Amino acid sequence: MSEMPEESLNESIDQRLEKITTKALTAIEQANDLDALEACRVAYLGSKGAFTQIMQLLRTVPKEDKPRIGALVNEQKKKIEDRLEESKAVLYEAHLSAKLSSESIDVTAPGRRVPLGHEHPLSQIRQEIISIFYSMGFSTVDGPEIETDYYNFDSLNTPANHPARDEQDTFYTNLGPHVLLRSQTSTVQVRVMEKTKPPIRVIAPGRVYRNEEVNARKYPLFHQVEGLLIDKDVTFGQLKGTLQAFIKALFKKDLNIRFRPDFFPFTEPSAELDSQCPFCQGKGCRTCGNRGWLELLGCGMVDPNVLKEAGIDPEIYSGFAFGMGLERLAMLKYDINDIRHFYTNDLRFLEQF
Ligand code: 2NL
Repeated sequence: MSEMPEESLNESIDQRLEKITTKALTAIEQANDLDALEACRVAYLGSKGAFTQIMQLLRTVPKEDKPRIGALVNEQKKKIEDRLEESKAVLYEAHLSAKLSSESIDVTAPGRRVPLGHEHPLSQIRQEIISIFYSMGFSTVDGPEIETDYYNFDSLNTPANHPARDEQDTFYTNLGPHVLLRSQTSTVQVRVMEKTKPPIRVIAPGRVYRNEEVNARKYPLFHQVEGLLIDKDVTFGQLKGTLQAFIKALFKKDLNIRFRPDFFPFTEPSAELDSQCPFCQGKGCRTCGNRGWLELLGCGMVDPNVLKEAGIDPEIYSGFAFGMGLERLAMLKYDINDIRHFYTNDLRFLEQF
């Protein structure tokens, strides 16, 4: 490097400072977004920036000139910093308004449709049945699915040699010789009878199990709603009236009903309830197989042996009971031709309800 007189070296630093400041201010003016502006800051004031490098020359300035040059450096640097600040405020404002307009919401646009889930058809019909009986004063009770043969059979007047108790029909467990999967929700009602003094008015919805080959009408698990009413002087006429009201509410039609004699170990007399087919008003159609009538449920007067076994005096109290399969009712009501549809969870099936 050639020797320069001190004056001219100082001149030169002054000039170079002025020049670099002018360049910096022009670059700041030309930066049209926040990124470009930041690039300017780094290019001039960053640790390796042009202005910073000039400041290094301060070391070579003679002592007596240092205050003046130092003040100049600070002044120029502040100029650049102030301009950066101003520009940043302006560009940030522009950035924000661009962002806001690109993200704006059209509050007049129609809403997007949210796909809604819905209840399984069995849950729907169960809830409907619970509501109908609730309106007639029945409360809903619940109990275990794993039961003993006492609650499932003995307490219900079903003796040890009864065919329903056979392993062919009932799922026994390896939890003990008397432990099984309940085949009816009467078990729950027996437990209610044991601990409640009549009057009793309950329904027991729930899952039940029977050891059966699967086909279009049979499945090893299904759902029942059973009902029980016990009071003084309960009659078969009251059973008829209650079920007539139930059928009318379920099908939302004033349908005729009829009772055919049947047999259950736990009721005497026992009957099967038919209703006039709600789809053809009894004229005959596909749903009722041209019979005009549908078999809907089983019922009867609670056998005195059942009352006695649960600790209720059959000389004072009498009662009626009924039981229905939800799959069967739902298949009739919604025209479903195969019970397996309830358990395969095919959305094409489920979305129809
Ligand atoms: C059917 C028939 C029925 C009952 C269930 C019952 C319960 C107690 C006492 C007496 Cl605690 N009876 N339940 C009575 C008659 C028929 O169910 O076909 N179910 C699917």
